[in-house]
Amino acid sequence: MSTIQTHPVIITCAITGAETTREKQPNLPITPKEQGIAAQEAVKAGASIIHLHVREDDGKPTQRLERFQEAIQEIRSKAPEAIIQISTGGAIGESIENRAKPLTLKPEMASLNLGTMNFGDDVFFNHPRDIVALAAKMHQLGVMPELEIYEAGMLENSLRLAKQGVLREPLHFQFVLGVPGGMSGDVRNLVHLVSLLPENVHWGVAGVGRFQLPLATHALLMGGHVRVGFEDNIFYSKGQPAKSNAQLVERVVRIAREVGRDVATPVQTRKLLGLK
Ligand code: KMH
Ligand code: ZN
Repeated sequence: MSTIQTHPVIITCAITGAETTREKQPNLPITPKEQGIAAQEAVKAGASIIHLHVREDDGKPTQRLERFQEAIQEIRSKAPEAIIQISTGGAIGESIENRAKPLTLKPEMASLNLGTMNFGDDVFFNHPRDIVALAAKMHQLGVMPELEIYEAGMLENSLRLAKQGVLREPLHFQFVLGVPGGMSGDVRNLVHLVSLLPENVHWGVAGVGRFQLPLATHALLMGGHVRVGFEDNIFYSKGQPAKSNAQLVERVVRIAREVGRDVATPVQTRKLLGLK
């Protein structure tokens, strides 16, 4: 583990998200069954982590426990090796109580958002008290947090929380770049964020929209990990919607191989991140 890594790339697929709609992306998986199939295809293509939001049948985002249970069951039956990372971010405006609910299912991983920010036309609230409480609950339940970083202040906030013992090593950062309100996906932002990291941490990048492909490619060259999927980007190329989440994973795998990075299997990902 170092900031310049030679180990295999961990590919996360964020298959659904809370904001993407069927109108914009007709192949968006919404029901647990569809999510099971999407996860299976993504894992077959090379993803080892599935970042999971759930929806009601009408597409409305929810943090309902039963819905997470159903989705997790479907994913486990179709892609048993997948590492499931539930979202504690949920949709904008969701209560912190509901956001914390799926942690009780003790997934291997969960997202942890490190600060409040403008998020498009909305505000994504993450009160310091709630961040600490979510982190404590994750540690108590043995869930590894993935630290979602949308701008440099949030990275510095995580390092402060790590010093205080609120966050424990090994730290795993996801730089989510390109949300209007956070840092854009300009590669200089990624380079800056990586330059602020201490030794012995893991990091990956999730580029939003048109930033997904260039940032994924840069991360591969910089030794980082990569997140793709319909939560962050619905297009394969300009104006051309992707056929599936797996299609986006397949492309990253091809680029990884071209630049000499192996792709981590779920077993290797568990070992790299120290998951039990
Ligand atoms: N839907 C966004 C407001 C996470 O999963 O933790 C927050 C989000 C982050 O998607
Ligand atoms: Zn998410």
